[in-house]
Amino acid sequence: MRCLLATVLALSISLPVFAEPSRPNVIIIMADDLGYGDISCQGAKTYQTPHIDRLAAEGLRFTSGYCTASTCTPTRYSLLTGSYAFRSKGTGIAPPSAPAIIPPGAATLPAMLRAVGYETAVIGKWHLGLGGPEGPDWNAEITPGPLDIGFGHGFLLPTTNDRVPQVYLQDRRVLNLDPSDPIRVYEKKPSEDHPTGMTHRDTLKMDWTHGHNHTIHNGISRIGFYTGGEKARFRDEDLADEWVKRGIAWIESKKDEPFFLFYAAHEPHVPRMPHERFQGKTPHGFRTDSILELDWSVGQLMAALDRLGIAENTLVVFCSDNGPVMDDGYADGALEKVGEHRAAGPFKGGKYSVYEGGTRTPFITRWKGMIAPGVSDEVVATIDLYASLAVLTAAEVAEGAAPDSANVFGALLGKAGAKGRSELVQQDNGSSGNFGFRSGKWKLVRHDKGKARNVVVERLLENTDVPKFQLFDLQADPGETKDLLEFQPELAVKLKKRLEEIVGED
Ligand code: NG6
Ligand code: CA
Repeated sequence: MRCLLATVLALSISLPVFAEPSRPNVIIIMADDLGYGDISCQGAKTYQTPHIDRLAAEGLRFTSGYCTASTCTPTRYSLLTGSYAFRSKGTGIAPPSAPAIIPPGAATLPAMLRAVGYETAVIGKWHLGLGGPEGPDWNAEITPGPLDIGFGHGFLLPTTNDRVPQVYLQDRRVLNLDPSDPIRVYEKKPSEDHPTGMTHRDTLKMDWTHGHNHTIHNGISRIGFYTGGEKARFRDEDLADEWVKRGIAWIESKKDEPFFLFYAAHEPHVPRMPHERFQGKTPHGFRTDSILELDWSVGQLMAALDRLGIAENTLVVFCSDNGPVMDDGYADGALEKVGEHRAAGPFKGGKYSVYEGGTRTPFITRWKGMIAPGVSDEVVATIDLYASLAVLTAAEVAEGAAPDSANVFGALLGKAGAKGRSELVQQDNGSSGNFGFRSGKWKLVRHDKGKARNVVVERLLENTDVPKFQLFDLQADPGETKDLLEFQPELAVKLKKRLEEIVGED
């Protein structure tokens, strides 16, 4: 089987389908707000991420691996649809109770894999909206949701953990919900005496710094208001343990089928509240303590593959949904304790930014026996998994689906001579008009309103005045420090035009 597969892979780059389709398992592990420099195989020195490092040592580590947006919802939207999020309205950061963003029956990565016989699941953070136009009814069957766009199973945190409610969605229902204690989510304070991060600030176990001052759960105030569902609520400290347990159980139950697991970890997104066993274990506070928790989770999942004897038949992709941020709304000390740690590695900007730090993030592929360990400088992005996994599994990309997904399958496997993308558009959130456009070694940066956010990650989130256009040579200047726009006017015009073409403004 391996031998046949190797032959088939060697031939497959130019062939639309395999003669004898292979069906390796696929696990995408997506971290949340993890920066390029947050792992010890990419520069972190003050703490270690041995399990992620091992994945890199056994696989291929990409120095130009990207997500397509510097916030969560648009990156996840692009991963699942293969379409740049800026093409669709309503794909910016989803609020609590947002309706489902990807319509039922849409062509998606999981639906494509399901159609060729894969068992599919998403475990972890969703943040792509749930329910019809009115949003989810938390006390009934919640539909549409992941099960309507190709996932056979879901075990989910509905949005992000700084948004209400703190409950698990198992397939279409809130887990452990007592019907006599319904969950109600509100946009406004539901009653005068409803305790919030404003009125009961002195009771909080972690204070807020901006936003995040509505309903309190587990001593942490959140974005949005809710009441009820007491028995269904989880403790923040237990999220990773629960997801790892559920993830492993699901893998075990599907070990004899080809399976696709989208494991969407929450670390190190706010509120950073890792399990007690990780607290205080790094010099930079809960942000990096929670990276230890993420690393532990990766180790557990990988150990399960080894134990089940399926590591050689499983392609693992490790990535992040956007770059790092220090203070994202809670006083967890990330900014004050950052010291010499550079979460974005050598890059400028982070979360919310279209500089490299916003989207150039950890990206590792491992497939024991099939990927030769090493480091690749090819440009690959999370949006490309759609078209690339189609090649891997001999699945068909539906007509018109995944318009922005590039087949970089050969590059993901480190095949000799296989190329990554030649160009990539980076966005921040929603329709700001800010874009990064990488074309080969060149990077055009566009800030329509002349304001850039989170340019220096190790400072408070702020807006910085910048020229509308900037041009950088990423090869000579990966940190985007020398604007070459005035020295390369013709190139700048060409890149601006090409960007407009891709974005659809021409
Ligand atoms: C912002 C939140 C931030 C985080 C982000 C989404 C405030 C002030 N800031 O609006 O804390 O939740 O949205 O992060 O509320 S993401 O990684 O899911 O995109
Ligand atoms: Ca994120």
